[in-house]
Amino acid sequence: MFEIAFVRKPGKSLVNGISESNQGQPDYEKALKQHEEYKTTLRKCGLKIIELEPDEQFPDSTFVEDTAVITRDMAILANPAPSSRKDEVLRISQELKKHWNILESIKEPGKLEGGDVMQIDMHFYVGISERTNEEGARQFDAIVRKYGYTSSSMKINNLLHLKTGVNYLGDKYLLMKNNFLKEEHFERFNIINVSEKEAYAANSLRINEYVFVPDGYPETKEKIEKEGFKTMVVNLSEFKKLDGGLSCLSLRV
Ligand code: CIR
Repeated sequence: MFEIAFVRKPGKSLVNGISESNQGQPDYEKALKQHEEYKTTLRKCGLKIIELEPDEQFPDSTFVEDTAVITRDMAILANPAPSSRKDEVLRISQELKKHWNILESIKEPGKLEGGDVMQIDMHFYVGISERTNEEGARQFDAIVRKYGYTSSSMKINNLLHLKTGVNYLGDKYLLMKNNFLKEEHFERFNIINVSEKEAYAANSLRINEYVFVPDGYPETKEKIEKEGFKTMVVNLSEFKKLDGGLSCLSLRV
């Protein structure tokens, strides 16, 4: 069960965030409303929200997921690849320090972003992407093993992060963009396929009793419900313009 979500309110500089998707700049006021809705939905699932102040210096800092990996046993500070995001980690560490006695960290030349890390029980899958390198994955593995976890890594292509294309819904179900990764990585799971036209919805998020699904992806929502999950819809159109999805707006524990 998740109990706490760390989020960071978007600053006005959000409109200058990194984007590869060519969908135009986000509307700041609309993004604020959507962020409110996101928090309300988390609260409905019983989570306490710890909200950090907007950080204008870092346009992408609302995507807190990329700055750390947290579990009850440990907090690992990430090392994002883009120079404009690197120091977001210092800011999040100030908050995480209040909750964890020891903060582990990924160090140069290792790179790792939380969006590339998918936890399934005591195992982490790590995507080697444009944001996370082999050295980052190696350091991550050494850290998690100290706490009784394991990890394995896999190369990903054509998507920003591992979790842009695949997410664990719990109960042995994975939601995965069609043809994203070879199923042999995930033989023991039931795979719910997300069609190319609904690819953004592969970043749906299981929170306690519900699966959060982004608004506007009815086919994926229906497939998830057909397997017996209850869903809640969240509109994230403004964050999508910056390649951000449901998982990246929070760190959950
Ligand atoms: C970036 O390119 O870093 C941000 N504009 C979006 C980050 C999305 N993060 C995530 O999916 N975990």
